[in-house]
Amino acid sequence: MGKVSVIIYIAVAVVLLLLISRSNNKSQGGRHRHRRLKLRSNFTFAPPADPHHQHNRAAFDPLVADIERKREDKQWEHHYFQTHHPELHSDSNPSKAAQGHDASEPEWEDFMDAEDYLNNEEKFNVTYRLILLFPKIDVDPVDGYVSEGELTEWNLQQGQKEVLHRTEREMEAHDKNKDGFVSFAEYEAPSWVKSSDNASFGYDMGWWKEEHFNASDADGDGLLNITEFNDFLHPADTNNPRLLRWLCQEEIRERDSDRDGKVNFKEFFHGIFDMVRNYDEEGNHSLHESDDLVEAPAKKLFAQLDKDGDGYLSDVELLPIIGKIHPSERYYAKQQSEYIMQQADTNKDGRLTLTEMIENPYVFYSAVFNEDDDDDYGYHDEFR
Ligand SMILES: *[C@@H]1O[C@H](CO)[C@@H](O)[C@H](O)[C@H]1NC(C)=O
Ligand SMILES: *[C@@H]1O[C@H](CO)[C@@H](O)[C@H](O)[C@H]1NC(C)=O
Ligand SMILES: *[C@@H]1O[C@H](CO)[C@@H](O)[C@H](O)[C@H]1NC(C)=O
Ligand SMILES: *[C@@H]1O[C@H](CO)[C@@H](O)[C@H](O)[C@H]1NC(C)=O
Ligand SMILES: *[C@@H]1O[C@H](CO)[C@@H](O)[C@H](O)[C@H]1NC(C)=O
Ligand SMILES: *[C@@H]1O[C@H](CO)[C@@H](O)[C@H](O)[C@H]1NC(C)=O
Ligand SMILES: [Ca+2]
Ligand SMILES: [Ca+2]
Repeated sequence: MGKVSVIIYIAVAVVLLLLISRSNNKSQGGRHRHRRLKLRSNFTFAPPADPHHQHNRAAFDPLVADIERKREDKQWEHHYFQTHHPELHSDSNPSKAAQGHDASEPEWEDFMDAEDYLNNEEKFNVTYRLILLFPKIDVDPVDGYVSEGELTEWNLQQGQKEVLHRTEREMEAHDKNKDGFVSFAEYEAPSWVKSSDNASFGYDMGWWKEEHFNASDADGDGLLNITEFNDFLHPADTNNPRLLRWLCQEEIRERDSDRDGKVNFKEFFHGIFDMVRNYDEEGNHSLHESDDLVEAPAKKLFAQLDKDGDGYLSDVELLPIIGKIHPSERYYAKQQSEYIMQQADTNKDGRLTLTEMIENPYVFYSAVFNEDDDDDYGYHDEFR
């Protein structure tokens, strides 16, 4: 039931995206290949395809991230007041989230204004932005080149800022008495948790429950501060061992199809192993290998993990691979920088010069390709 609605949701989203890009396409004439910079985020309260493996990549350019954030905040507030305070008119609530920005920075009336701004070369000069950002990325060491490692650190910073911002917003909704902490009694589980209770077998069962809360409360004071609440929402990125252990327990609950409380080889092979393998062998999608070929390495890994040799994996035995089952922000940051290198490192020396970046600006900024030729048109969104 849950899975079906997820599939429908994805299908509807894809169709909408296609329609939006197509209508843009028609309105843009011209013989030449034309690209339009695009804002990516469109905030939605619909349950994500997979709430725990969901990932919203941050924009490369903090200025773009800021525009996207403001837009999301507006949509979020609108929805929040509609759901929680229907007695108020949502449009009478000015954005509380906007704080301390440059006076020179434009205020966005709406989303189209923001996109028009990005596509106005005189206002938003991509070359100039890259010149400005380059020295902020080229830091370790400062040598006039951006390495994959430097790029990963940069992406990670942007990603973490994004995640923390979302957590702050969630905190505002859940911290009813506004003391800056979330207590177990005070928070309300989001609707996707309630509706998935018992309906989708095993899945999501422990999220937003007391065990999850307790594991996130690192100092055990019964309250989650912003750091602890951020870990609560993003346990794969925590270094709180209790929360990581909880995440392993949750993984077992999810994979344990015969419900004996443990993960046997079959359950491991038909769920966990694929994720670990995809993590390790990025871009090596030999999906049609025969089962025998895959089973041997799976058996080997299982045996390595099964420390007490009882033929089952316990939560503690899953710990070494939990970071591969639930990829961290760093993983996505690295994936994104590998992609950028592959696209923008023109002379293939494994590092980017400012010139290489300026010559490939659309690798850094999401763009839609608008072309005359409908057949050749493509929706291009590197950061997903
Ligand atoms: C964003 O989503 C809303 C509905 O949630 C839709 O009305 C709007 O057209 C979308 N905007 C873009 C640019 O995708
Ligand atoms: C964009 O910035 C670069 C570098 O500062 C400059 O050379 C170029 O003329 C600018 N382009 C526009 C359209 O302003
Ligand atoms: C869900 O399952 C638990 C036990 O697994 C049970 O106590 C509870 O009543 C069930 N809830 C619903 C809505 O079926
Ligand atoms: C969570 O911790 C509180 C005390 O801080 C305790 O009373 C409660 O039983 C714990 N709940 C679970 C499910 O461990
Ligand atoms: C939140 O509490 C943890 C201890 O559980 C502490 O390490 C952290 O610094 C606190 N965060 C903030 C923002 O005060
Ligand atoms: C892809 O997988 C095959 C066998 O599984 C392995 O021999 C090969 O080295 C892998 N290639 C990469 C690029 O990881
Ligand atoms: Ca460098
Ligand atoms: Ca605490």
